[in-house]
Amino acid sequence: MAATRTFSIIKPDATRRNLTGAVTKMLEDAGLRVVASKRIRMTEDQAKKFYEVHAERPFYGELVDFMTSGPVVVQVLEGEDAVKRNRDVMGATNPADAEEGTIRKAFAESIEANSVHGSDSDENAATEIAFFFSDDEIVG
Ligand code: RTP
Ligand code: MG
Repeated sequence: MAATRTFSIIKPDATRRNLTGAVTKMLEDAGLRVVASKRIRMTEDQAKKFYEVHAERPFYGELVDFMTSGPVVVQVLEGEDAVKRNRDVMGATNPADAEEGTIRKAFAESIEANSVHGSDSDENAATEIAFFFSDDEIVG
């Protein structure tokens, strides 16, 4: 199977605890390659737009506050079946349900402060990558 790409965010709870390297190592150990990466402080407008699909959910406001509360590291990951491979190593949204060996089991603090984001489909991956990166910032 050919390599595909997905989009990842190392969230503020993880950057705050200096876990950028530890999270990235778990992604790499899962067979994913970081082909673009930058540390940014998301603006409120960016966070609102990025999480627009959750706009009607009760946790939307808090989620936007959380995602803008500190630096994040946005990354493009490449690998075989990248979307699924990344979702598998991330683990369940709620760390209480996450399996041993996953990033959220190892590091997440709560269902909200759960250390990582990963695209949930190839289509959303393409949209999310284009939201944060220009083509010349991605080096495969
Ligand atoms: P993500 O989008 O971050 O990769 O995570 P996910 O697919 O596992 O979770 P999703 O349902 O898309 O929710 C997006 C993010 O919103 C926060 N959340 N908070 N308080 C809550 O009940 C709640 N539920 C979700 C989490 O940060 C989750 O990753
Ligand atoms: Mg999601």
